[in-house]
Amino acid sequence: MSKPRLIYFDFAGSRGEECRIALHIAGVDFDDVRVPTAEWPLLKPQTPFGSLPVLELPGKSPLAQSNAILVYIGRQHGLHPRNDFEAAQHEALMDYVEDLRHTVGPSLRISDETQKRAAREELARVYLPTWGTNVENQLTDQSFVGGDTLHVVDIKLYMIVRWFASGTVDHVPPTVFDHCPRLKRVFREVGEHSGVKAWLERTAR
Ligand SMILES: N[C@@H](CCC(=O)N[C@@H](CS)C(=O)NCC(=O)O)C(=O)O
Repeated sequence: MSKPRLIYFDFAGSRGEECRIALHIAGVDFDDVRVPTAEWPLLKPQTPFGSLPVLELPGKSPLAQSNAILVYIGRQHGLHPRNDFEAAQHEALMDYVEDLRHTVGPSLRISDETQKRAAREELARVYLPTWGTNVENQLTDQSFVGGDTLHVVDIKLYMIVRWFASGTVDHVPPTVFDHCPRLKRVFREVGEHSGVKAWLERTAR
């Protein structure tokens, strides 16, 4: 292996896409390895924790867990605070995004339509608005979490807001975070960032 490999599924969302965006913004020349779903059962036991994304770096063992990958990229390339306390604050928000994914995840696997609707409507009624408010209370009126500079935490927040704003989570209104103007500003600013736009244009199909 001569250059870093970011291994994820073949879709432009969630934990893998946020790592790809971070690598792109960092200017890292990496192999964007997209695992076909049919090949996943074979690969799964070979990954550190049975999940993707995984970042492979020349001469190092595979690194899993999206937040660990993002923080590593961020530290190497000036996309994570150097100040330890500020870094911990960013990591807390990143972990809170993972809390959300783990809370919403089970509702994605419900096949009964009535049960799915009930679970999603309940998330949209209580958990998601509260999640948004809690994040909102951690943000300022500046463009990004850390002021006027984009960090990996901003990419993580962007990806989660984009998922809901896309309207693809049935029974959850795309306006679910509309009561969070600071969070929505971060979302907008990341979407307008030249590096993010360049990645999205490059990978658009
Ligand atoms: N905490 C892990 C969660 C990883 C995870 O659940 N990844 C999903 C894709 S977003 C996955 O690999 N799903 C397939 C499976 O678990 O078999 C992280 O942040 O990377």
